[in-house]
Amino acid sequence: MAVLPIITAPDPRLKVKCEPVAAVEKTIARLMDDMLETMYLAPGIGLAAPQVGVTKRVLVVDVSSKDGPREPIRMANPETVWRSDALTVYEEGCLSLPEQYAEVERPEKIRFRYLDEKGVLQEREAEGLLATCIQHEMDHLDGIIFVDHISALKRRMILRKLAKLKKHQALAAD
Ligand code: GNR
Ligand code: NI
Repeated sequence: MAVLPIITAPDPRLKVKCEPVAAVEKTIARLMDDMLETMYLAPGIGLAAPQVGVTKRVLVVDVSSKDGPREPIRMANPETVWRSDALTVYEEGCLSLPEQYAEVERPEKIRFRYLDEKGVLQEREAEGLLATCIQHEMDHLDGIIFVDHISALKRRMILRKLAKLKKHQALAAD
């Protein structure tokens, strides 16, 4: 397993529509494991392949509590097959927009399909934080980040704060 560098905004690689995986081969299963290791270290509750520079439709999530056992989910070619009319709001963050947060409204429940790490088609339902996280990750596969769901004013504020943070970090590292 390996920890991969995470790309931060603004970066054109975060705006790409990712390609479906032809088959879940060993290289894809290994990518999923590397993404999980990267996500746990960060720490985060989800990670999409474009965040580590791979423009493929692959994502991982784990919203289990810190004390309990890990509950990783590895997905290739995920698709939403149903969304609830009911919406919910979460304060979202993103490893590609470090230290930035905003409330985002999304469907409260979803039904989704994906190929697991063995290439087996799975269909599941999710709600609450898991549903929000999966939708956030699926967005990444279409080049969408959470600030694309908020007002232009809030988006500009967050991107400006992030640019400032990155500048200070670059100076401190010098
Ligand atoms: O770690 C993460 N936390 C989070 C919190 C609320 C909604 C979505 C997320 S996903 C984020 C990790 C990440 O950037 N995944 O792409
Ligand atoms: Ni993210």
